[in-house]
Amino acid sequence: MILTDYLRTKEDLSWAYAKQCGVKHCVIRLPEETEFDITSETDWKQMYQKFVDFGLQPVVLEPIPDWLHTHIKLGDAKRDESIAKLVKAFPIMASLGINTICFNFMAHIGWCRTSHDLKERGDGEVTGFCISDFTPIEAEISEETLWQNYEYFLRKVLPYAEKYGIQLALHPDDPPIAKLGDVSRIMVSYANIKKAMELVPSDYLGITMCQVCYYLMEEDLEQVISEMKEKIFFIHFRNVRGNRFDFRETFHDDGDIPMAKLMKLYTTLGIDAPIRVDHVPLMANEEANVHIHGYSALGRLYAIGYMRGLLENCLY
Ligand SMILES: [Mn+2]
Repeated sequence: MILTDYLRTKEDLSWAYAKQCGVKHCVIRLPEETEFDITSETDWKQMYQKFVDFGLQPVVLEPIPDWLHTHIKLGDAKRDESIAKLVKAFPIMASLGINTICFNFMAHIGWCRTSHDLKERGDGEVTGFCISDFTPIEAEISEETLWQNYEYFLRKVLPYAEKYGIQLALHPDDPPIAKLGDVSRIMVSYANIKKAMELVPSDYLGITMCQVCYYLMEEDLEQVISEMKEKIFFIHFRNVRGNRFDFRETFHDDGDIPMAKLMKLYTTLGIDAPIRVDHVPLMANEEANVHIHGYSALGRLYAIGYMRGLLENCLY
């Protein structure tokens, strides 16, 4: 298993924290369009070198930047040029050893919460979702269109992924609810994820095992992990309490998901993918940043330490 942390490309404290926690690899989140040209070898190399000089090796790109991916998901007039830009990055990424892309196929609405300050253990603040608090947005897309756009994307992109050895790791919808207002969502069940894998089969198409999403789908996590072991390219190590219509995030050691058991399962099955902790509680005296709920520093230190402990335990 490759322990990673999720970092922005502009150096901040989280880089140092990750390194101090013994993390050697990272998942990168690219800046917006104006700051970073995804087709530019120079931009990639500069970004890459900053991480490497710091002592962190980038291995995963997450997500496909919205300014490209939105057009691909919606299948609008800019879809083809967006796909062309994306695949232009593949040989550059491959040359740098960034061989995995975590992507999702949620259109209009990304990961969605209705609360950001629910009190968890010791008053740590977490995000949550309750369908009765959800306010629909003025947008619409059908299941059928989403499947068509998804298939179109795969047919265009997979030949390049195969050529350059880039693994595409599909992230399920969060929350996995089939319809939010008039916005349909398709990656909401294991059956649909399997369909998504089989539509255009490829060794370079797999999944991000985002534990919480599969749990909220009411799937048997151990069964999914065992059956999909060849397809698990990336893992989001996260916990939660509740169901898809009403849930809250928790400290990593304190939700419904048996984290130690799953870690043992991954390693027993020989899964050797990058893994990162996901959303963490905001802890006492920490300032909330409305732009990055779930990504505060202190909770992260705790979560990374917890994950390292579980990983180490799997060695014995
Ligand atoms: Mn996730």
